[in-house]
Parts: sequence; C-alpha cells; structure tokens
Amino acid sequence: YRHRWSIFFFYLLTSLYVQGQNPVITHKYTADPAALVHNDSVYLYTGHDEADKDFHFYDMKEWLVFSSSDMVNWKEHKVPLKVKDFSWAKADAWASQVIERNGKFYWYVTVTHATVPGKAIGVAVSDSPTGPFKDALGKALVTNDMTKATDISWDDLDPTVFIDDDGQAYLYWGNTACYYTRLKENMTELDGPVHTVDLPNFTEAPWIHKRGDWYYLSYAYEFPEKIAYAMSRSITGPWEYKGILNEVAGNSNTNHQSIIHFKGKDYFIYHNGSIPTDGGSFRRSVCIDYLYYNEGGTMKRVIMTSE
Ligand code: FUB
Repeated sequence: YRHRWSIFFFYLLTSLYVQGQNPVITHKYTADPAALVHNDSVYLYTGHDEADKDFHFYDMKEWLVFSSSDMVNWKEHKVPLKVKDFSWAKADAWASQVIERNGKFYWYVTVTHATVPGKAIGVAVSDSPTGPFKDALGKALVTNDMTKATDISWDDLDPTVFIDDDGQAYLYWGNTACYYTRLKENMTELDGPVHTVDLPNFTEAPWIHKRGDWYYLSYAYEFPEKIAYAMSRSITGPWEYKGILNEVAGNSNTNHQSIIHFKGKDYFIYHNGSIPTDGGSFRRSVCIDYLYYNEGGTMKRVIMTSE
C-alpha cells in the first residue's frame, strides 16, 4: 500500500504545475504564448487581451514580453511591440513567435492589414530578446492574396517559425488550412512556393518543435479548441497524426500552445480564461503545465492544473 500511495502522490504532484501557480501572469490578461529559450532564460511573448467584459471579441493592440530563469518568477519588460509599430497594419495584435538567428531576434506577428482585406503576417527585428523591436520590412511578409485554393480572408495568421539543423528556416501559419514555406537566410523574405499540410480538423495555431530525430507539429483542433499533434522525421513531412495533446482549456474557446524544453524539463504553455469573474475567451491568461513524452516519442496528454 505504501508503494501505491507514493505513486499516487508522485502523479498528483507532477501533474500540477507545482512550483508556480497558474495562471502565471495575473495583473494583465495575456494570450497566445510563444516561449523562446535563450541562454539561461525563457522569454515569454504574449498578446494582451484588453476587452472589457461587455465587449465580446478580441481587443488586442500590443504584445508583451516576460522573462524567467526558473519558470516560476516572471519579470515583465517594457512593452516591446505594438500594432502601431507596423505602419501598414490597422489592428489585432494576434498570435506571434520570436526566434533568434545570428544574434538578432525576429518576431513574426499576426495583424489586420490596413489596405489588403484580411489578416497578414509581419516581422519585427531587435538586437535583444526584450526589444525594442522595429518593423523589419515596412510592409507585410505574408498578405492575404486570395490565390490559394483554400484562401479565406483570415487564414494568414498565427505564424510559427523554425530553423532546421541544416540552417534552413521555415514559416508555418494558417487558419482552416495549415501552410508552410521556406524563409531566406535573412529571415525576412519568403523563399519558394507555399505548401499546404493536410491535418485532421486543423483550426489554427501551428507550433513546430523538435526532440531527438522527431519533428512535432501541434495545432488547435476543432472549435472550441483542443490541441492535437502530428509527428514526422522531416520538417516538410509527411506528418502522421498522433491525437489530442490537450483538451479544451476551460472557458476559453481558444487554447494556443507553445512547447519548450528548458533546464531538463518539458513545458506546455497555453491560455485559458481562468481569472475569476471576468476571465473568458476574450480575457485570457497564460498557464504552464509540464509535458511528458512516452518512449518512442509520442506525447502524453497534458494534465492542466485546472483539471
Ligand atoms: O488571440 C487571437 C487569436 O485567437 C489567435 O491568433 C488565435 O491563435 C487564437 O488564440
């Protein structure tokens, strides 16, 4: 019996985000986490939900950045980037991701274009992970050109960026259809055709990570969103669907994951609407839970702290 109890307590403890508390940021509503491991720190980039409780849609004008060396204590930095830093954009600081290349930090963001109807992807650059960031191009990197067979006006959103072991960079993004293309070494130009990845019930929010020889493409599945994932031996596929990684995150229709390995542990970072009274789909909060792999590389379903 003692043995059984110790197993029970082990699972109880490891299934909760024991060291810290969820949500990890409570003084502001934060959404669409994208974490970057750099040197001995994690930089957590988020959107900022500013909708008051009578406004039933996203009100997002800026992105935020927090850093931590232990995944528990988060330091907020000066607001590093706003929609208005992109002269060609008019609204919607939606999902984003930052990556480092050759000492520069590139931040791929979703916004609404001021003149081309629909969503667009821009890229900002900085010498520091905490900014200040500046629009790298003075125009969008990806606009809604309505030339893809699957095109809808809001499919050019939720960029995720990945640099493969051979140095080739890739940009994945999409809503309803998942797209990818190569990026030139300068990280600010697309290189070659746009491909579509066929994934069951793909909604949005692709995230690419690699562990050992496996590539993982996780994404928001159905709506309200669960997070599902596929695995491949190559960044360009073929991708094999593996199932649900995370269930619907409480009262938030969206979920939006980021997956990192930091100081020997794996983390699943997402958002829910769990701040009491006003939290919900348009007032979301970033949470962190542990992620575990099975032998063979598949991922165990995440146990959210709120479960
Ligand atoms: O935060 C606005 C949008 O909601 C994001 O772009 C999606 O991924 C979803 O989280």
